[in-house]
Amino acid sequence: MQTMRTVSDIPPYEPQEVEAEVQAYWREQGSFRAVEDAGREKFYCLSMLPYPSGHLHMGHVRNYTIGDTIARYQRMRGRNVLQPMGWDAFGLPAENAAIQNKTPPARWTYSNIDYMRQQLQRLGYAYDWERELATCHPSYYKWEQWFFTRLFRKGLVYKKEAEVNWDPVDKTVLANEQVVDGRGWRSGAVVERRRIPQWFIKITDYAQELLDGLEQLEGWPQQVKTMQHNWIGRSEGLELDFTVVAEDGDQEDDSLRRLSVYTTRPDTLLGATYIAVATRHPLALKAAAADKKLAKFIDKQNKSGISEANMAAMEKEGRDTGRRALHPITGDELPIYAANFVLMAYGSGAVMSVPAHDQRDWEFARKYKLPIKQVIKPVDDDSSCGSEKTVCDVSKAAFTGKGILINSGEFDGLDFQQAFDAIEKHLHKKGMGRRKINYRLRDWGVSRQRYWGAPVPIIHCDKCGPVAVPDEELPVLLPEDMALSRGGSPLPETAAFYETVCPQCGAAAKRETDTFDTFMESSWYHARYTCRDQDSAMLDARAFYWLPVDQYIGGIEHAILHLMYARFFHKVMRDEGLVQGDEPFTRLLTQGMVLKDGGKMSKSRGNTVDPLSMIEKYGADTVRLFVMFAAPPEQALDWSDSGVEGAYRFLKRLWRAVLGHAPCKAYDGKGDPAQMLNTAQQALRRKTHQTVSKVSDDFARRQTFNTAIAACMELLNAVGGFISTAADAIDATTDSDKNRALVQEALEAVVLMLSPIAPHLCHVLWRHLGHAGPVMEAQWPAADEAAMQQDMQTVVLQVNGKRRGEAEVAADIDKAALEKTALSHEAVQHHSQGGTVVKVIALPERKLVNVVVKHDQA
Ligand code: ANZ
Ligand code: ZN
Repeated sequence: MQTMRTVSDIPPYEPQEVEAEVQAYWREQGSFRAVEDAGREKFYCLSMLPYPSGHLHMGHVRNYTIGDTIARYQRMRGRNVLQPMGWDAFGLPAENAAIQNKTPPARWTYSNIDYMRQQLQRLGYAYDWERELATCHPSYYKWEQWFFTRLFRKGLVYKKEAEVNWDPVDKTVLANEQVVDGRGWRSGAVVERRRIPQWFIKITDYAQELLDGLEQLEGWPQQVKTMQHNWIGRSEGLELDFTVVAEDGDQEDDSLRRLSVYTTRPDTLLGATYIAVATRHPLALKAAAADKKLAKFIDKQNKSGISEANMAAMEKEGRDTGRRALHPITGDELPIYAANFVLMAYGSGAVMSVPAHDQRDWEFARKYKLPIKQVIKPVDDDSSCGSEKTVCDVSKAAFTGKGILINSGEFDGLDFQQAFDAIEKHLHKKGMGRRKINYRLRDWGVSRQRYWGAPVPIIHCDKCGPVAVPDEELPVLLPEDMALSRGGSPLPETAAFYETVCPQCGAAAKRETDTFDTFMESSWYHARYTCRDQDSAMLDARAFYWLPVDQYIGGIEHAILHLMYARFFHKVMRDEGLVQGDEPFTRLLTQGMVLKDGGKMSKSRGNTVDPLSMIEKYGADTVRLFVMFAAPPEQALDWSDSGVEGAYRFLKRLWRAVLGHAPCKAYDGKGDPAQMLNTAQQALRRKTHQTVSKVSDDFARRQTFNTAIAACMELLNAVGGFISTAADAIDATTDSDKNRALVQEALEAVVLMLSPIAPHLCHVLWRHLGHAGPVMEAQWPAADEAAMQQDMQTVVLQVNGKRRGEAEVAADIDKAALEKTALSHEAVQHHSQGGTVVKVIALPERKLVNVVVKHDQA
């Protein structure tokens, strides 16, 4: 038999050489090209596409290594795998860079793409580069524009006024990121809120479906589903009407006489003591026309750029409008306040305020000395109500729980649901109340007053109104050779762009100069990858084969908007017959952050680690192994230089172990029943197959690649142990061939299972192990159940020397485990009751345990 190689014969591990050679092989073979094949089960593995900022950061490396690992694993499971990559290439940074460097955004973007592509390729990701796409390319956004015109014709698109940040010095609209502490990023001027007409897509038409669909998504993290659920924010309530008291000489139309409020707590109706309307509510605006002080207050509120998110924290303020409304049941007159906490865009922009049972209303009532009337008491404890218990002392705080109605006349004694129904019925008869479902979700504002985006394909004609650009005139090309100087878009000043004729009547008309929100592009790129060379349609039948994405991987920061918009787009594309199925992403993995010294890695903190310098030092495989080993994918990963060193050392060890092994055919147990193996051989084989079983589960179900790697490391240790203890046997006894075959089997398993993570190294090692085909084409190993079986033995359990039972344990059980087995055994516990265990004598070799128990003198 061929002897083992001595260490000095083994060439050193040179990752740069190995990786260059293997990548050349993949390139020449076209190894990652995905071809549709109806006869094979497909697997579409997708990582969120990067913004081409110009440099790859560790967050990218982590994200893409997770994706690549899964893609390569699925390929070894026999799936026809598609793994594409592209660029989310429109957006603000290109505009900022353009101003700074005086290069057009297009040039800056495309050169960044070239540079980042090289970086990704250096990491050895198994992407089908033939499907690469850049969302800023006309061949991509043409179809987005085309699709938008479909939605426009379907009535899913509309224009309405919405607020923007206006820089009064630069005279331009600013993106939220360009507003720093309320001032324009370049001019330093205080930013104003302005209302301008903008395009919206009716995502709210799909609110219920987007909510219901979450239930299908078993492969999504619960956390993400919860966030989407809350974002959609479905609530069931009543819309009920108050009548506004007419003023002398008031000749207004009926629509202003009826004031509708939306409430989810109609049971508290009798506790309403005032009404609050949004500062943009028609009633507030009308009252302000005759009240200078009120007008001033309203104007100030409407100009301040408070976002909805900040509203909760902000100081609640309001002013009496002077108008009064009649309570629909009691007929009492309630004051109407204009208040800054009421959102115009939610419900009906007006609230019935119940200070006794809503904390916000309570605080407001306190501030403005409005009455607080309790109408609900807790269900469980009658006596607590109104007495010492603060929970229901509404002079101290609102009681917001549901309970039993009091002080509510004919409705007294009802519980929440009974009151809801009774009050609904009562008001319904009078035509003053109706059930209503509301969603927090708003329609999607897709207009941006930016330059570097896909032009909104609409033409404004004085006669015909907004008209969709006809198909044959698409794409509406964004002029690419524009120099930018100010913060804003040059398109509204570029006559060559906006001057056009109306497609309907031929009159002179003006092109829309807004561009799309970049979330538009990222909402459907997953579908376009399936057929990105298709130039006569948005999508073709290849989309039916590849979609849905089987595994999507990306950052948790996209849990709400991107994933919501992509799900919405998928449903709309489905309704247009472009894709099948209701959901775009079957399984979702949200990767955790990459930290350094416990803090987020970021340029501003100056604690970034450059992936490229790490690759130059250790090779891509080490970097890949480290990011997969340092933490489970969903958790934060703390960068550690010693961790990278450790990963490098392990790969060197693996290299030496495999190159030091003389390859042969792997042991497969065929024609050699397990009984023929000695204990050490059985133990190694058991370890191999237990590892295969564990790692397979870690890869497929748990997606905990860190524990998978740890298990492979252990197996490699076991191989080392086996070789050193059985070294004599390998060379000298008749068992040597078998030993070598067992080592081969174990090493093959390690190389196969690590190949998705460290693909270059494993490619070379697999070849050394004697295989002609590349490791990425090899099959994922299967665990042999029989080999995993432990040899069992029966041990006798004694208490104070008396036989009390027996137990089945592993043949190679150690003392500690045997002690534990004995102490947890029912019979032993029974017979030691009332006493104290003073000693356990475990004798595995004699198949015996004796538990010594001292009984107290009774
Ligand atoms: C009376 C009431 C009494 C309310 C009570 C709550 C508790 P969700 O569940 O989010 O739909 N509301 C309605 N329209 C509003 C608007 N435009 N701006 C701010 N608040 C508004 O919340 C519905 C509740 O939010 C409604 O129920 C209303 O206050 C308030 F003890 O009405 B409630
Ligand atoms: Zn026209």
